[in-house]
Amino acid sequence: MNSFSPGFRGRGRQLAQRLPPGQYPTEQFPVLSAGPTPKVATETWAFTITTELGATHSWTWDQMMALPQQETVKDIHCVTRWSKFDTAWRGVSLDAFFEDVETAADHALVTSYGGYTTNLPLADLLDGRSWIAHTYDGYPLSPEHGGPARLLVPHLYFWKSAKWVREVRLTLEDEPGFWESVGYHNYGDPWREQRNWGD
Ligand SMILES: Nc1nc2c(c(=O)[nH]1)N[C@H]1C(S)=C(S)[C@@H](COP(=O)(O)O)O[C@H]1N2
Ligand SMILES: [Mo]
Repeated sequence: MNSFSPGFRGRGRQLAQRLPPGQYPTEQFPVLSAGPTPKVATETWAFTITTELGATHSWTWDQMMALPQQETVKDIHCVTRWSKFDTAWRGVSLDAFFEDVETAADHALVTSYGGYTTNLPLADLLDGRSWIAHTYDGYPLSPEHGGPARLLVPHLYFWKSAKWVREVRLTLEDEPGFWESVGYHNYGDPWREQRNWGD
């Protein structure tokens, strides 16, 4: 018998290596929202970083669009087990927003228009690992996927990628967000299958 499975030859094999444990690939782009889609107009949109001392750094839509724009193509992994390869985004690296931010905090609590929250280490937002994304596949990000702009943190499970992102609040103590406080894993690394508290 052939010891190589035909399904794992060539491109199939490459894609299999990009699939974290317990995930299946999909060509769809499912919508997962814990509540209704908030209406967020770019005219009134603002993104704010608040430090642990209460200092705020805010950007209007036009100010955000005047920052250096990046294209990025990433695989995304939802804790409900779908993964989507090669999603194409355009947006602004969090590194650009953090350029003039002075902080001693290690933790970030991200909040959205509509009230969703999620927490992650500040380090995971930096060094080219996260974006405020406003364009998907060449088109303005649709409201159900978080438009006009969402956080994109593709190396963590997709619940960390807050849609309709509004604020990053820096904190000295870690504060669990919406899903983290009801049993989802605090960090959420798909490669270590950190789905739930205790994984
Ligand atoms: N504001 C907000 N952001 C959110 C969510 C949400 O309910 N509200 N759901 C999260 C979850 S669980 C996932 S899997 C992804 C889904 O993004 P999508 O609907 O674009 O696929 O958004 C994340 N960001
Ligand atoms: Mo999710």
